[in-house]
Amino acid sequence: MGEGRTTGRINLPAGFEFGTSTAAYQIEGAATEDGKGPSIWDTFTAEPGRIIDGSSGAVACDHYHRVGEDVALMKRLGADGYRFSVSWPRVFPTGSGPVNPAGLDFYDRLVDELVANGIAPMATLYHWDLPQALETASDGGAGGWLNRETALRFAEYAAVVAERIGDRVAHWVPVNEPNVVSLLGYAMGMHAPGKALLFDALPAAHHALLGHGLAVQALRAAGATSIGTANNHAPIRPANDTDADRAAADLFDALWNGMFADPVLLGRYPAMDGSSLGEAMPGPVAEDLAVISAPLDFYGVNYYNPMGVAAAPEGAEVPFVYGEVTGYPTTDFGWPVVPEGLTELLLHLRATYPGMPPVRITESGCSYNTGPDEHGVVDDQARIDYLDAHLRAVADAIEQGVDVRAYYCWSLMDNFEWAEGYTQRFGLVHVDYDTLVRTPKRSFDWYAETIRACR
Ligand code: GCO
Repeated sequence: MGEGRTTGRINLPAGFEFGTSTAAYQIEGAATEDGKGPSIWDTFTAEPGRIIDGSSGAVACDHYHRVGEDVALMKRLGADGYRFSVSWPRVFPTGSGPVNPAGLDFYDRLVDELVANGIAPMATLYHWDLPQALETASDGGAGGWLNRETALRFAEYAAVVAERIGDRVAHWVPVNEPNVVSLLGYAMGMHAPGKALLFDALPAAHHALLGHGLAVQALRAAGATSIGTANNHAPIRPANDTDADRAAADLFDALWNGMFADPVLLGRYPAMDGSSLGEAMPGPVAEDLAVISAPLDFYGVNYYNPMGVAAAPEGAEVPFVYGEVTGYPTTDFGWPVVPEGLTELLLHLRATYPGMPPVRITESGCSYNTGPDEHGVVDDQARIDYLDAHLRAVADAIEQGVDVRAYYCWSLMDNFEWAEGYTQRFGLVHVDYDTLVRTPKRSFDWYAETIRACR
């Protein structure tokens, strides 16, 4: 970390915003209720072996039936904002066609509750729960984000949601982490829809980016004035100081970071192996890039930790092997705790994209599985230390000239952690999955106090 302080008041500017983040499939439950259609995660979690504990988001935190209770927790936190996601298959059960009124009604009630409690809604339109009907292409061809039509359906969905709740939504994020959507969902088979197409998955990246751009157009048409991203970025480091590992790290950096930041912020794809990645994308790429690079009001960054990359053995299907950097303390998830990596990332983004709009940290957090002790207290000091260090890393970046406006902690509450099911707890609030009882952790009280102290 820079020369910033490691104790005492965290030196964040007046007006800096604090929030928390969640996602529909991870907290709502009610997976088949009130007309909601199946998503690719409902399908994926039903496939044996896909989820480490065999669980799903069928019930999750049952947020669908507990909005009042959960917004009251945000109010008690003193949070400025709350980032949630809208479940596309709750609004359009088959991805397009007839709207499900009960689905829109739910988000109408949610934003009303947030506004009534002085909490600014940040709505993510896509946090991975694609309507299953769009994944299963009607013509038997490529479905989901491999199919350009999905981007068009996404823009139509964006327009309908904006019309209903746009008057109360403060900030919009069209697509959460298009790199994870395309690379983990279509290239490596680790996330829904579970395809392992390797470089044949690149069209999914392009169409997710096109969906972002078309949704920005739809949101602007509906009067939106604060639209951004939630891009998962990580400093990429060669595992060893060798030419081969440095080349592998550069390639992975282009795929993980540049392929999703450059089109949005520069209107072009990064180079890879001496030519533009755009040449690997389905056309019309130039026209699409003009849509994808529509001006934004903030650049949302999801940060967890730097990644280490090594060259793959000769003949491997993919020329790199990636993993977490080593030599640092780790969370219960095994992710390294590297707060200075967040300062490094923010400085790198500003240097690489001089015209970048203000930054919002749309996700930052950690998994520690501490549960209630005999007194019912969840003493998660490790999460307090993590959040303290990462907020100071943001303060360091701001002191060095990066315009960062907000920090949204992932997550408000423990929730369904994708392929890890319920084995990883990221929440400021502990959730007992048997009783669904919420217990604010010590980190919740610390975050509330920090928010007050920084006002
Ligand atoms: C992500 C997703 C979240 C995760 C969180 C912890 O960044 O992967 O946006 O849904 O749950 O980041 O992995």
